[in-house]
Amino acid sequence: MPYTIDSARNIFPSTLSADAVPATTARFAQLSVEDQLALIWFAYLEMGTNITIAAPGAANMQFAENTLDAIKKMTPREQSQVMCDLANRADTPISRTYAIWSPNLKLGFWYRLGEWMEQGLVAPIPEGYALSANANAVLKAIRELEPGQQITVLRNAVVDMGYDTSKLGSYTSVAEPMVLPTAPGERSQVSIEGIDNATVTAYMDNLNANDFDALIELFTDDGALQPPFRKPIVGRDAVLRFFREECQNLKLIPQRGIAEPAEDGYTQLKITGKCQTPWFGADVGMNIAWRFLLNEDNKIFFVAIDLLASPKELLNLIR
Ligand code: ECH
Ligand code: GLY
Ligand code: GLY
Repeated sequence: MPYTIDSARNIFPSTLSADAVPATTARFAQLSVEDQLALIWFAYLEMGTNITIAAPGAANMQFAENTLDAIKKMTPREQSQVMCDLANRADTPISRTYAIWSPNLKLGFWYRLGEWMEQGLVAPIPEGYALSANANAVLKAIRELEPGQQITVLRNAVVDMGYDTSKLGSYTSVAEPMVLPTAPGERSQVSIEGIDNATVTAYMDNLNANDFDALIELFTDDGALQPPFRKPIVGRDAVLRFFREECQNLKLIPQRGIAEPAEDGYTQLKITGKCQTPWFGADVGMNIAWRFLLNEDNKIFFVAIDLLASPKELLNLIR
């Protein structure tokens, strides 16, 4: 029987992903919005003592400036209300604007609000705010995660805020401008222990070079990509849009892998290694697995990216 996206998702089933991330995200979502905002504030401050976050570039923030300016001009009470509305996913103009922003635009927006809160330009989390017992337990759970898992929980919280896009009808998302692909002579080339596959190395090298037009050529027309903790994104158009909107300036550092024949002349490969986001650079190396299913023409029919449960999983290359 030929592969479907659903059956492809089960290749290398012994791969252990970081279940603590969706579990913690679900517990977080149960908290009151006041607790949610205060908890993120505390978690963000604590994390900042160990890792440094890069300021978003001005050009990247241009589509959020009007909203940020409007918030800056509000009374402290109104400012707190906007933040609660976002966390509540309320139906307000700002919540609707926010909802269609790319993840990096949402993160940059909160980065700026966080700076302004520290500087006293925007209503802070009340000093001495007492978290509920549940919120304290979630904060403790976050503290016990690896840094790569901590920033994923924070990112999820930010991405999930704003009005529910499924209630919006058709819309066009708003993302930061595209960077140019790295010039041919300046590109890095990965080498992966145990792997000698032109498609996989080209995948890594093109993604690292922000060359999304070349990258998408590696996929079949009906190919799919499954980001960590998400459903597969199916079809070249949708995958290309995802690359452009969510994958600029990532650094993939694959380390080792295995390749083996699968059914119908397909090949399955599992690669493990690290991935860095432009927000934290080398300060946070996320432990990642890539599970590829290539067709007989060596095109990508499916690739899943998993955030691994622990560094030990980097060595799990069995089927
Ligand atoms: C304050 C208090 C009030 C409420 C809020 C606040 C601000 C919070 C802020 C948080 C900032 C958080 C950030 C998190 C960034 C996380 C980034 C991550 C990136 C992971 C990327 C991966 C990529 C994997 C992939 C690979 C592929 O091969 C294909 C593509 C792809 C404090 C004011 C809210 C400011 C900046 C986790 C894993 C490898 C799938 C993308
Ligand atoms: N500072 C990271 C970014 O704007 O993507
Ligand atoms: N998923 C890309 C990033 O947040 O950096």
